[in-house]
Amino acid sequence: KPIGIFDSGVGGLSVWKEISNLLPYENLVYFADQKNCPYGTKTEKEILELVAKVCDFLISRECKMIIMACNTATAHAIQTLRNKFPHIPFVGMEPAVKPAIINSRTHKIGVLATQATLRSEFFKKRSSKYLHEQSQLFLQPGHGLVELVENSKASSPEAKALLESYLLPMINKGADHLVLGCSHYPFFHKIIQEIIDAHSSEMTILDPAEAIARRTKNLLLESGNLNDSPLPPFFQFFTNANIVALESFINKELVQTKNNLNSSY
Ligand code: DGN
Repeated sequence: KPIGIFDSGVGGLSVWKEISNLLPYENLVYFADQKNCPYGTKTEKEILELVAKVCDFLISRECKMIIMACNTATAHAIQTLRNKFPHIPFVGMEPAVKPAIINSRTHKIGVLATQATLRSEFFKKRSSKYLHEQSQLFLQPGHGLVELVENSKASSPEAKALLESYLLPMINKGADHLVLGCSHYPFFHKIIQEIIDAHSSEMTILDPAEAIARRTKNLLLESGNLNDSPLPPFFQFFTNANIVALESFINKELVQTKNNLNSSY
């Protein structure tokens, strides 16, 4: 049985990549809810309805586990979905505030995430748990960033200018960790690093994707559901928008790191 992975769009492919690296024999079904992207500007009720529909679809494809490769969906829907499908293990995303706080020397941390993630109770509760007196979080909504990735403009001058406007204030205030709180943002990794270097900052970028892959592996091991038969896995990709655009994104971003991509769309 496959693992189901989804996001509002292509962002969750940053998580897909880590999961397929760590769990090379697992079959993976990916769903991009691109017709409804972005989730970040929607209400809690809307997000919940959309996420429930996607999970119905993944369960209809016989997925043994569901990875919500979307911080916004996790923040607003994971608890309800866990209650609705108690037999399915869910793995969610959350901004890596804990490791940032543990490792920060300046105690100043930037969090770049969607508006919906930053205003959620889920985020507020989780992040305040790890804060201590000295720590300071700079919360920066990444307006417009998801759309740039979806439109294959993650390396454009437009992306660089927007990211600069979001990151320079926190760099100037002395943040030494940047938490990427949206699965679309790792596609900006190179530009973000360039901005950091250009301003002689030593801010460390934290992306939770690898930790999500490790968590997935542990859950599969614990439940005896890990697929270790060394047959080539199948990878399926679904979207409710433009399949050609999704296919070309995958070919550009994933195939260069995985040349045996055995996939269907
Ligand atoms: N990749 C989603 C996340 O991690 O929050 C983006 C949500 C959206 O569609 N704006």
